[in-house]
Amino acid sequence: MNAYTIAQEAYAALGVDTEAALQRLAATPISLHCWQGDDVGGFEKVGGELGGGLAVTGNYPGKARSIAELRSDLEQAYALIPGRHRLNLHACYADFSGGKVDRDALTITQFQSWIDWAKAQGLGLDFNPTYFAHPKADDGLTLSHPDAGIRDFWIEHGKACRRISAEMGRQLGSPTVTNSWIPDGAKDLVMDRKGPRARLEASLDAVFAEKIDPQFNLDAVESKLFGIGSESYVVGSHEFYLGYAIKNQILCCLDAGHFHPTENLSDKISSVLQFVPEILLHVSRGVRWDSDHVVLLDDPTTALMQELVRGNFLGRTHIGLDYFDASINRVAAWVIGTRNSLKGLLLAMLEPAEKLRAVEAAGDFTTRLALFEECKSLPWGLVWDEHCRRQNVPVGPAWLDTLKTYEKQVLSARV
Ligand code: RNT
Ligand code: ZN
Repeated sequence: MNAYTIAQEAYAALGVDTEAALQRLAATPISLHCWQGDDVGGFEKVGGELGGGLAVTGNYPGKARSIAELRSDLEQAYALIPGRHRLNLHACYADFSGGKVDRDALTITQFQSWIDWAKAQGLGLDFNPTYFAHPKADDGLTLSHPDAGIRDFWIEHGKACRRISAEMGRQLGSPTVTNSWIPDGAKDLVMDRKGPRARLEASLDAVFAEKIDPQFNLDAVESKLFGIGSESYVVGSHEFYLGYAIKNQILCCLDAGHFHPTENLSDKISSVLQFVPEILLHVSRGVRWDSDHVVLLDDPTTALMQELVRGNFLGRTHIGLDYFDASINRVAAWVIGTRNSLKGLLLAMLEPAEKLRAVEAAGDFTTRLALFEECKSLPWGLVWDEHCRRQNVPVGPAWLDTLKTYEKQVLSARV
């Protein structure tokens, strides 16, 4: 009997069909964030500052310095991750080989090479306007800026990005999720908390005014608790965007690092999805603050994936990653975080859900707790290995050998 068959039988004894779980897992895409590959640098070369209160630490050698290098690194990462996935691009990763334009004038021209590459790789694309790392964002305000000229510039950027997204979605046959995150906020106490929020709502209304077919583009808005330089006030808070998303029936983006440290996304999903059609996740790991560490297979991530599966929410959830670590091999960071997210999903898909529901309904909380705990030591790792085998990617830590070779042959040549 092979290892997978042993696992299959152990799960079958609890009424769990591992084959169904593997099919479901293979059909669940994760959107890899392009910005892990080059420390949120992008290829515009407008100046040195990342800004926006974002911070990447570490100086591991070999970061991607061009679009070609980033694509090569991504191809290596996807080759080590089981399943078909997506790429989440930021507008600052525009391809300017045909000439440079400012952010308010971006069109599909600067992204056609990304679409062509994505098509060849069998990837879907997601997109983000870049409201930071730009001279017009230097004072930390964009869509809520008191100066109408600056607001208009960013509104035009937002509109341009939605049109680009729609074209990506059309060409690739799968809707692009366009996520708007802005850095707007204040370091110290403000007198007026209301004004910037009123301006942000009006700016968003202008950005989203053009109706776009949801089969091509889906809009999401992302809140934040605080950032570097916006410690005392964030215009786009959770309550603000939750309200905006509900009012306009667009997607609410939940980033795992954007809440108080003892809050978890897992408890937010069923509340938010009660009132918005779909959600976007930025699966991340905050350590003491919104530090964007590589995703682990930890309790918060497992609980998040369980909630998506238990609530049957996968069809209304777009799973994306959001972290940036420059202290380890950046390609490995993609592989580790994505594999962990998928492992969390698999664990959730292997739960004896029917049994758990039945005992809960019967008020047998002893059995519920006992089963939750026993599930942790069921042979799920063998089912994961089988998934990797079927998807033709390395089983267990074997992917690391491929990655070390890539580091030696490709990354270390970048000086
Ligand atoms: C910032 C947000 C946002 C960014 C990316 C680069 O706090 O999490 O999602 O990380 O847009
Ligand atoms: Zn995020």
